[in-house]
Amino acid sequence: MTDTTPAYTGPQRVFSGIQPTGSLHLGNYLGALKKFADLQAEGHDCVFCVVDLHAITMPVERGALIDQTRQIAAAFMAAGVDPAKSVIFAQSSVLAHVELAWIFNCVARMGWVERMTQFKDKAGKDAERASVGLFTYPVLQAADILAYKATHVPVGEDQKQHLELSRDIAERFNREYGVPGFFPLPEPMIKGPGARIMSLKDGTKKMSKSDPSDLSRISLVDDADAISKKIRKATTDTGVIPATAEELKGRPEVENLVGIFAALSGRSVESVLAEFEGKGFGVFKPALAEVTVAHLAPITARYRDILADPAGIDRVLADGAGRANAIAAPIMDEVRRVVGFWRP
Ligand code: AQP
Repeated sequence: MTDTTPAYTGPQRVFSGIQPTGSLHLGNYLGALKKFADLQAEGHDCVFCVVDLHAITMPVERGALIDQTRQIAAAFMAAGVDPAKSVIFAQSSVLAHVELAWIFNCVARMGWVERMTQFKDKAGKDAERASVGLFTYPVLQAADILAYKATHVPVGEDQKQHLELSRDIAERFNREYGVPGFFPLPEPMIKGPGARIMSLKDGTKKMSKSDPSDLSRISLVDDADAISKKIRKATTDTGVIPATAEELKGRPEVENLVGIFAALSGRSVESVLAEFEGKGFGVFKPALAEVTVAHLAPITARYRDILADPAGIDRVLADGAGRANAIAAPIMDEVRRVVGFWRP
């Protein structure tokens, strides 16, 4: 059946967020940060958020949040996000997120949220002891996006299911409250190299901040020696680099390393394979280390410089909070009217 519901016709806006939960890695960079900078360079209206409300869904070391929030804001800027062009702010400084999340908690259905695989992964076997916040995390994520009526959301592949839930919530809100086209159905921007960077130790697991093995990830603060060592120690097999992408199937670790090479050098997987076809990892790994260090070194240097000025980061976050509030406030006024709350 053709959907005849009027579509959202408002302005286009990009929104994404990163949790302040530990040092960022190459997966966060290629899956998110690099895309943020690219979208800003293409001239999009961008809002980038340090999602500290999401961070407290899991235990956080007491007193650590402020510095970790500054670190993520610094990483946005080091990766090329310019606070004069894009909004950079901390989620907890804009109350619209929690207010809209509550309204969306009443729009989303239990069955929808119960299907989310990230909750199952993060809660582990003892789901009864997980926080309620961890369970409703994807509902807050929908509120993050829709408080700004964002139309496009650059994220890694792991967030695909949450983005689908955001679309379901927007669609149901528009329908239940009789306001077709009120919220956009946000489009995930997942495609492209780097959407799913895997652990250097196990090609079937995503590279993750919370992996206990530091050798599993390249951190954005790793120096050239650490990067080379981690790539040298990355798990591979006894084969050589194949000629075609098809032959990478079933070799997840090799596919991952070739994908990282392609993403960082701005080349296609096919062109990387053509260069290294038939070569062993004794040749490929040093070349990958060189490409990785060359790409990350200027970002790491900028990151350290920005972190050395916490007051400067605080100014960016304060300015961003004001600009984010200015976008969200009129949208929330409309939401309150649509829901039918008493208003002065
Ligand atoms: N391995 C990855 N490959 C591509 N993109 C990735 N992202 C995360 N891991 C990869 C993307 O990075 C953005 C920020 O993620 P986040 O910090 O908000 O949450 P996360 O996805 O939970 O990140 P981690 O590193 O996996 O943290 P832990 O270990 O705490 O769960 C998102 O756009 C995500 O898609």
